[in-house]
This record gives sequence, structure tokens and C-alpha cells, in this order.
Amino acid sequence: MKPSDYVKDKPVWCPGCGDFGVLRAVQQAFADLNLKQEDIVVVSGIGCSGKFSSDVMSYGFHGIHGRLLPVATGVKLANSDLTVVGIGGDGDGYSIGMNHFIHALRRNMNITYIVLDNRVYGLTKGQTSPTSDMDFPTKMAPVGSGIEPVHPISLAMAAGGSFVAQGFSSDVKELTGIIKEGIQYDGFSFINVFSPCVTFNHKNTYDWFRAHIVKLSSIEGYDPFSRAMAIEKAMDQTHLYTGLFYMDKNKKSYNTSSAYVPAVRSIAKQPLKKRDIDFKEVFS
Ligand SMILES: Cc1ncc(C[n+]2csc(CCOP(=O)(O)OP(=O)(O)O)c2C)c(N)n1
Ligand code: SF4
Ligand SMILES: [Mg+2]
Repeated sequence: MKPSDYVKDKPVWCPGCGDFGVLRAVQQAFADLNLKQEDIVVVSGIGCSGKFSSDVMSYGFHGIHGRLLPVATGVKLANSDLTVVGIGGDGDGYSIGMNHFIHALRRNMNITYIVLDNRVYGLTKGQTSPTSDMDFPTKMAPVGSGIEPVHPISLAMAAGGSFVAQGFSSDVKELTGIIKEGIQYDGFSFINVFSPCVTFNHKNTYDWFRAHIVKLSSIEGYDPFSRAMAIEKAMDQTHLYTGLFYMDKNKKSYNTSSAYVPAVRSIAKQPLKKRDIDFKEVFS
């Protein structure tokens, strides 16, 4: 497969939007993994980032704002053979959808969740988001919110995340590698991606990110299988680290660890027949 096999609609993002780089990385990762288009479901929420479900040639579900993870969870439960990739914004995932994010990390279903973190509400024209810097001025908060932003990586580690990574949209090569690892990981893979909004965020620009980013792969002795090292780096807010923070090789995904799941997980593959549900049979 080639990246162009996953091209569908022409994105309508502003010229220079960071989301273009993420789209390239997603399409490259699908191609490198040789995934069939009909075996992929891209689930998105509402936001500029929500365009992904219609821009990628695969099945797609453009859900409602903040609820892409419940939809992705349902899709995976219905047919566990599908590659389910959720793609949404920082507002979608860390504001209205925050509760789903925490429980998805805890539940550890085999889903890849990519957050396009531009530190602003892009689609609705530049309001403060949960990841906006506290002095980031917007119309609703002219001198900034004065509130410490959400730190997605430390939050994910604290919530028991088993695959936690961060990328930068203009480093398509590194991001492609992270997305491939995330899709191949049997569990919930969370990837926060710095994806500059060139129209409404004039603080966290490409150059600003470049000046603050440090690649974890450049740190001697960094071990992504060490939870302690991952937490230490996640808590360090003086740098923005990209790469794989943490991967738990031993934690089982929900699909394989729960005794209850096999009864419901392949709804899509069960023969169609009218029957009364016998719960003793279902859970035996
Ligand atoms: C339930 C609900 N609340 C609010 C909105 C309005 N709304 C649409 S997109 C959005 C925020 C978009 O920001 P983000 O999730 O960061 O995505 P971006 O556009 O930056 O990619 C909001 C508040 C909505 N569509 N639905
Ligand atoms: S408003 Fe921002 S996030 Fe939305 S398309 Fe334009 S640059 Fe991208
Ligand atoms: Mg945003």
C-alpha cells in the first residue's frame, strides 16, 4: 500500500495548519503497516481535527464533540478485528471529553488515540483550551486564563496509561514511527501531537515548539519501558519531550484480559438469528 491509497477528501484546513503533517504521518503509517482500507475505522470528534474521519480513505465516523472515545470503544467492542484510530483536538479530548480519556486509559482497549494539540479551540475561532498557556490571550480571556494548563502526558501516566507518546506535526518521520508503534501495540495507545494552529495561536508557533522540543531518543539511557523514568520526564514542564515516553509490555488489553468481553466483542461476526438472550450462556 502507498500513502496515496488513504487519500480521500482534500483537507479544508488553513494553509500551513499543523494538521496536514499529522495527516501525512497517519497515511504513511497505514501504508507501512499495509492495512486494508476496509479494516480501518477513523473516529473523530468536532473541531478542525475532526476532519480526519472524512479525509482518510477508510471507514470513518464523525462523532460529536468530546465523544469520540465512546464511539471508538463501541466500534472496537463490536468488531475487535478492526484497527480503530480516534483523532480529535485538545478541546475535544481534554475539556468536554476528559472523563472518557481517563477511563479509556484505565480500560486499555486496543485503540489508538491521537490528539492534535494546538493549545486552542481552532474551529470555533480561537478560544482558550485546556492546554492553552495560562498567559495566552484570547477574546474570552484577554490576559490569559491564569489557570495552569492540563499536562496530557503526566495525566496519562497518572491514569495508568500503558502506551504514552508525544509527537510534533512537522516531524513527520518521528510521528509516523510513533503512530505505527501505537497501532501495533495491543492496548490503548495515546499520542499527543503538537500541531500548530497558524490562524488562532500566534504564541505556540512552529518555531516556538522547535525551540522547546527535546527528543527522548536523544537522551542517553532513557528507557521507555521504565515507568519511573517516564513519570520523571512527564512531570518536567521545562521541556517538551517527543517520542515514546512509556510502553507497558506486560499489561493486557481489555479485549484479551477480561473474561466478559469475548461474549460481546464480535457482535459483527455473529450469525444473524432471532433468539432470546440466555445470560447464563453468554457469560459461561
Ligand atoms: C457539545 C458541543 N459543545 C461545543 C461545541 C462547539 N465546538 C465545536 S469545536 C469546539 C472546540 C474545538 O477545539 P479542539 O477540540 O481543540 O479542536 P481544533 O478545532 O482546535 O482542532 C467547540 C467548543 C460542539 N460542537 N458541541
Ligand atoms: S483554524 Fe487553526 S487548527 Fe483550524 S484549520 Fe486553521 S490553522 Fe488549522
Ligand atoms: Mg485545539
